[in-house]
Amino acid sequence: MKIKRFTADTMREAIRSVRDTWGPDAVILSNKKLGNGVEITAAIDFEVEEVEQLANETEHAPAHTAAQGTAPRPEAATQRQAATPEQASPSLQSHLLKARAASAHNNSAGNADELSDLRREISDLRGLIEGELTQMSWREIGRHNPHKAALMRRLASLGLKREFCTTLAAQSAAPDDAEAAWKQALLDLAAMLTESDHDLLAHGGTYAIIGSTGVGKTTTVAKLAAQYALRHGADKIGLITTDCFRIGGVDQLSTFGQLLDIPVFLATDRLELSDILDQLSDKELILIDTAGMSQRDIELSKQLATLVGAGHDIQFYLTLSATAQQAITAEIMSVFSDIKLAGTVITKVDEAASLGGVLNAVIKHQLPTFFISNGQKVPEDLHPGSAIELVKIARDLLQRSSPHQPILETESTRPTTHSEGKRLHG
Ligand SMILES: Nc1nc2c(ncn2[C@@H]2O[C@H](COP(=O)(O)OP(=O)(O)OP(=O)(O)O)[C@@H](O)[C@H]2O)c(=O)[nH]1
Ligand SMILES: [Mg+2]
Repeated sequence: MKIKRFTADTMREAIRSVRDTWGPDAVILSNKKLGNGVEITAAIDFEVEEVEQLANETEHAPAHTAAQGTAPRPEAATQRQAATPEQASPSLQSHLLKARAASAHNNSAGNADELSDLRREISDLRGLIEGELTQMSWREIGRHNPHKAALMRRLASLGLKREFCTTLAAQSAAPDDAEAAWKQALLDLAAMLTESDHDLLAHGGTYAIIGSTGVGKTTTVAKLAAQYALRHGADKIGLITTDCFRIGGVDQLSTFGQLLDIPVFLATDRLELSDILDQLSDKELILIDTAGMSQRDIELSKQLATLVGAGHDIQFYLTLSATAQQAITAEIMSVFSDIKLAGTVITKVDEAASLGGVLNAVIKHQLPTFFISNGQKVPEDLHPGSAIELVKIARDLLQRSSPHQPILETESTRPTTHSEGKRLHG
């Protein structure tokens, strides 16, 4: 084992000097403050037992470093990015030495395990700290402005992300009138949602309905086809499925196609899709149903590439289930973010406890919601989506889960959700 003393003006410089001389494998055995700087003793080429022994000595030695004034120098606080474990207290330092010694014992597989444990712990700690900070800042707002804090809590109970609650509460002109503030915040929330006046059911077009497994893509395609057929005739519609990955994937859409008297085509690759789209060029509305696969599935990207590369003007509607957990919805959004999405279809609002996850996603990605599905029935359980409808449903779900919350009865027509029947309009 080689041992050497390094002196420098600051701890940071001393550590850098050790690193420059011996590289990252060196360990620091002790440090002390000198009159005009610091001295650290470092070792390299050590045997594990030697370091363990030195670590024990460091741990049990009288606190000479403290007596010699190892209180952190002011620059240590301002150089946090350069701070290293070696700058820790002597006893912590000895633990670190032991940890290093122990880690030298382990093989690489063990190191990988430790690393992943460490990552998990760091991520847990980060969550804990973020949670604490959130609580602290909310408490702070509560102390200074209890009305605003109450509004933020109410908005948060919609499942909205904190940053959106903060923005909405900050916009509130009269937070001390709770009901007026709540009503205004809901209107402001609706204004945060992106809208589009594009009407598939009026104008047709070519649409791929994409989304993760079981969210209601095929059912949405069937509902859209049936509603369009009722308005314009079934002969104006073509249906395509790219779902060749699953047994029964084609059958499900074919059954709807037969019932509606609409031809259904299977496209297994980009060229086939392009050919079928050419064949269907006389149709007003072409709906492409896609395979249900986990958002983590590699096949998904291949399938999406097929659709994107087909050379036709295809609009992508991302189907999001309102029942999915927030984190899953966020993951789905990031997986599908490579595709230029026209908007979303939100399904299963009849089974959802809150719209928070989908609201956060569509606000963040500025996507309009073209349709809202609130049941399994074809075609009636699909309704045009709008910002105000989404907010009304979110509010109603909150009302249902917290009946003590006062209801706003200001709109001329109250929206309905599952508990009150299926119609969202009329
Ligand atoms: N409650 C409720 N069920 C729905 C809704 N939309 C679809 N479903 C049901 O959800 C289930 C899955 O629907 P599908 O249309 O097959 O979903 P998918 O996304 O095509 O599924 P995969 O192709 O397997 O990925 C079916 O039982 C549908 O009836 C809805 O809005 N509410
Ligand atoms: Mg399907």
